Amino acid sequence: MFPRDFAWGASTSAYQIEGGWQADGKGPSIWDTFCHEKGGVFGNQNGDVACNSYELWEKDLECIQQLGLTHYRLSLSWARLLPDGTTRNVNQKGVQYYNRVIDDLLACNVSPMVTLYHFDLPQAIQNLGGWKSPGVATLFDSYSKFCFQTFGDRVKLWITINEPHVCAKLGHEVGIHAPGLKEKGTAAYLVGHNMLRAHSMAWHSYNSEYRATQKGAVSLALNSDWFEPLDPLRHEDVASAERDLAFTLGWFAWPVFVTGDYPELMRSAIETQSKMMGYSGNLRLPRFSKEDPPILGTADFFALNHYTSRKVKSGGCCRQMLSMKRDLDAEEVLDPSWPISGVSWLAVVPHGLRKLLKYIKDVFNNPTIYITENGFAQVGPLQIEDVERCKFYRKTILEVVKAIEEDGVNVRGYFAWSLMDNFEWTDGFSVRFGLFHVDFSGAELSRTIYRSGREYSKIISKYKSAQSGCQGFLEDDY
Ligand code: PNW
Repeated sequence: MFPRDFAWGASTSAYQIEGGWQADGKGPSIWDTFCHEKGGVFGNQNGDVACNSYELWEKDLECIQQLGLTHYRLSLSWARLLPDGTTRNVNQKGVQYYNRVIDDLLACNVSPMVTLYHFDLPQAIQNLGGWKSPGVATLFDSYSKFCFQTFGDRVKLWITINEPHVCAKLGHEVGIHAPGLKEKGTAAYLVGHNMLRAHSMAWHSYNSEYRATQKGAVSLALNSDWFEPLDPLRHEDVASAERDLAFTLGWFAWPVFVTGDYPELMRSAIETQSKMMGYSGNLRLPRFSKEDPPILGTADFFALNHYTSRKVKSGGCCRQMLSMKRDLDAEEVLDPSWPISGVSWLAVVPHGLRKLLKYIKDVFNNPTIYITENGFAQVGPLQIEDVERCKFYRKTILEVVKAIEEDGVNVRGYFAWSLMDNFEWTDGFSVRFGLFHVDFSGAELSRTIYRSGREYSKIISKYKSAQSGCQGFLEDDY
């Protein structure tokens, strides 16, 4: 059974839905730049208009109400609030927009969960070196304080940074996300480090200046697949799967939840490769400085974004000089029995989520967990009757029930990705994650509920009536 006050949500992010990229004084972000420099995104698409939530917020609110969500996770566009990234210039129109969104949600009895940073750094800060530059942490801290000050009377659930792993790796190592850097084996570790420093400074600011009056909770959203050894009897495969978990989830969770430092497994793997390659530059994986506020304990809950699973075997490394792939020295493969959703990376493995939740309970000191993203993609011809996605949600939510009931994991909320179809980064609009379809070919950008949206709302309403004592929950369905 789900605990009382379980959060039933859906998530979105600013760049993926808002549009209005230049509206009312918004400054450009690195995703504006990345998309406008042609070549990086499917069909040269961009988020200039996207779902136009900047103008069509009321339509989104209708969708939220139709689903019966108790929570809605959105992100703020830093460059909409602070066009040059600093608190020297505040864009009041941006403040008004988010005030309205937050007030409308509360008026409808929906709690906002607000992400401060979801991939869209102000271009002005990128011009100063972006996440590679240590000074970004202080700028992020000022931006965070501005947001706590402005919205924290009403927002009680905060995520500082969404998926530092994806920002670091796809943005600075692989180069398929903004800012498109391909500085293999070095930049991603530095970026991850500055993201952790930024997160920690913001958490400490909240803790010392806002917590007593605002009484909210702050964390960062970490993405991880579930990794397990291809052959559980092969020592090398077992070690490779452990390394993969350390390089993905451990990279950020170990410092915040366990030791205040990176996993030893990760540090030693990187140092071994540095030696083998004769690398004589700086320490690639930085050390936490005593001058920064401590990183350990800077999360009030565990926010998990989870989509899929991988089997892992040893080796598979490239000839490249330095790279994260070489440091990791593990090869990820798909189990042929796992169905693939619309995108090639998303194998459907509902039980992987249960295993990952148990792993988080055991390794990261039994935290309160919010699943802040989980979802299923559709590509190709539009299917409003998306039966496969319905099955995905039902099976996955059942695994969450098992994690709670049988494994004693403290899961406090589940957020589907996404409320509606939106700009799916490198894949543009070709990949649809929504519970609502958005017609991007029509000027009205009309929203239509998918069958999976109806399914999800049914699950939520059953939960609500079970809470009020009317009937059992889920038994008849599962
Ligand atoms: C997450 N990958 O990002 C993000 O938080 C969302 O903005 C995004 O829309 C969602 O997952 C679905 O992709 C990811 O390439 C982006 O493996 C890329 C990957 C994974 C997650």
